[in-house]
Amino acid sequence: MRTLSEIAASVESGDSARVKELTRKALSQGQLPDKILDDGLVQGMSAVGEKFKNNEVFIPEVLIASRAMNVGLEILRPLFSPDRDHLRGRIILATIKGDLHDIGKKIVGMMLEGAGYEVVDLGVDVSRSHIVRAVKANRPSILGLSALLTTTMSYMRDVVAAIEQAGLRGRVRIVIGGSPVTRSYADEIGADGYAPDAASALEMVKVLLAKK
Ligand code: B12
Repeated sequence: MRTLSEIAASVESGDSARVKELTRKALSQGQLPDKILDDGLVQGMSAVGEKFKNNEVFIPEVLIASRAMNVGLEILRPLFSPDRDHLRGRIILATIKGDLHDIGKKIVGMMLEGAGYEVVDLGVDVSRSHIVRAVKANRPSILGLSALLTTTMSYMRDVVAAIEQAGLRGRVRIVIGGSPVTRSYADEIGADGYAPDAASALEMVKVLLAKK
């Protein structure tokens, strides 16, 4: 579909106005929101990621592209939102301390919201004490932690330990994700689950909540 490849190209070039216009156009053409997300917005961000890896683009371009991606995400967000009277459970999401990446976590949040869960997103660079306070205050069924940097992902272990020390471990299941994270790392730090992408995150949440 031409509009979707145009969305990807506009994310890649960081043209927020065009992303806004094309995302609306794709919706008016009857494209499904998850298709616009996967084949348009995410496709564009993946291309930027590849170029960043190969030193073909640098931080400013990546930032501009991620802003453009966010403009598209905000248009799609209401379409993933459930009827608030039929919420299936509460989930806290946070990008751990030291890490400012949040695009993937926002997508996970949107997928979960779309499936009927209430999502409380604590943002980026979130400390373990903030997470512990939020778990006490919100009493979520699931805590989802995101990390994109190998240099700071070990903080996930500290968060799991802090939840344990606060006596909250029996109340909340912990799921982790982000590109450097693996299933074996989840096992190693005592998390309950790991998912490589938003669709698998939703499946993981369903499985964990069914175990209760
Ligand atoms: C966008 C981006 C940025 C943006 C972030 C903007 C934002 N608001 O998020 C900016 C410019 C700020 C940035 C900065 C930096 N970045 Co950067 N960045 C990226 C980039 C290009 C794309 C990430 C992304 O959004 N991917 C698209 C989304 C959809 O995918 P995703 O994040 O993986 O999320 C999916 C899954 O992982 C999973 N998931 C994610 N979170 C969660 C959570 C849960 C609970 C679950 C279950 C699943 C899950 O589901 C998501 C949806 O499918 C990646 C390259 C890449 N290919 O990943 C580098 C990358 C992550 N960055 C990198 C680096 C090095 C940096 C900097 C250190 C650069 C620098 N020299 O300053 C800084 C660090 C800043 C900081 N303290 O965090 C490296 C990390 C290397 C490493 N392994 O440690 C990467 C891999 C690039 C590279 N190849 O070198 N970056």
